[in-house]
Amino acid sequence: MKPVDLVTRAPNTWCPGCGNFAIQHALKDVVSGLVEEGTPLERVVLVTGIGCHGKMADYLGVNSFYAIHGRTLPVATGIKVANPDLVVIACAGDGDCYGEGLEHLLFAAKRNVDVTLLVHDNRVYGLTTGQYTPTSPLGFPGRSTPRGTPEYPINPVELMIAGGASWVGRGYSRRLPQLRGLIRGGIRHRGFSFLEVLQVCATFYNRTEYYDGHVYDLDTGSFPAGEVDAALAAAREWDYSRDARIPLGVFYEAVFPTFEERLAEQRAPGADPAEVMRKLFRDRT
Ligand SMILES: Cc1ncc(C[n+]2csc(CCOP(=O)(O)OP(=O)(O)O)c2C)c(N)n1
Ligand SMILES: [Mg+2]
Repeated sequence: MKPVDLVTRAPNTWCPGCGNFAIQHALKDVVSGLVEEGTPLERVVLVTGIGCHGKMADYLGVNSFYAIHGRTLPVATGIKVANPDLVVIACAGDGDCYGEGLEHLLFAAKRNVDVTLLVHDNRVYGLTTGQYTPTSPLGFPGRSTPRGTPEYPINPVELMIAGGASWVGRGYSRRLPQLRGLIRGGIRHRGFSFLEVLQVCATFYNRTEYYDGHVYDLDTGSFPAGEVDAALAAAREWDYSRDARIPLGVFYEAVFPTFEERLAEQRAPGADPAEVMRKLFRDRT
C-alpha cells in the first residue's frame, strides 16, 4: 500500500497553508507504514474532535469516529478498552482538548490508556474563526478578545509530564520527517502517548516565522527521556507566551501497565483482587 491510498476523495476545505496538511501527510505515511509492517488497516481507528483538525476523519481513509467537541479522549478510551487489539489514534484541537475536554486529558494520562493523542495546537479556535484558546499567548487579539486576552496560557507539555502521561512529545507541522518519527514513536509506545503538534493556522494565527526561528531539537542521544525533573525543565524552557527557544522531540517516556491491561488482570477468572492490587502497586513503583 502506498501512502496516497489513504487519502479520501472528500473535498478538502482547509485553508491554503494550513498546518493540518502536513499532519495529515505524516499520519498517512505512518499508518501506511504500519500496514506494510503487517497491521491490518481494519485494526486502525482514528477518533477526532470537532474543529478544523476534526476533518482528518473525512480526509484519511481509515476507520474513524467524529466525537463531539471536547470528548475525543473518552470515545478513544472506550474503543480501546472494548477492543484492546485496535490501534487507537486520536486527533484533537487545542480548544477541544485543553478547553472543554481538559479533564478527559488528565484522566487519559492518569489511566495510561494505550491511545496516541495528537493535539493540533494552532493556539486558536480555527473552525469558529479566531477566538483565543488555553494556549493562546497573553495579549492574543482574537475575535472574542479584541483588546488582547488578559490570561496566561497553559503549557500542555509541562501539564502532561506532571499529570503522569507515560510518553510526552512535541512536534511542529513544518518539521515533517521529525513529525512522522514522533507519531510512529507515540504509536509504538505501550500506554498513553501525548504528542503536542505546533500547527500553523494560516488564517487566524500564523506563527510560521516565529516557530521557524525558535524551534530546536532535544538531543535524543543525551536527553534522559525517563527523568521527570529533566523533562519538566525542558518543557518549561518555553511558556507559550515569552520569547524563548522551543524544544521539539520526546520529553518523557516510561513503561508501566496500561489501563486495559490492569482491567484485564482484575477481571481474569479466579483473580484474587488483593493480590492483583499488590502487583499493580509494585509495577508502578
Ligand atoms: C459541545 C460543543 N461546544 C462548542 C462547540 C463549538 N465549537 C466547534 S469547533 C470549536 C473550536 C475548535 O477549536 P479547536 O479545538 O482548537 O480546533 P481547530 O478548529 O482550531 O482545529 C468550538 C468551540 C461545539 N461544536 N460543541
Ligand atoms: Mg485550535
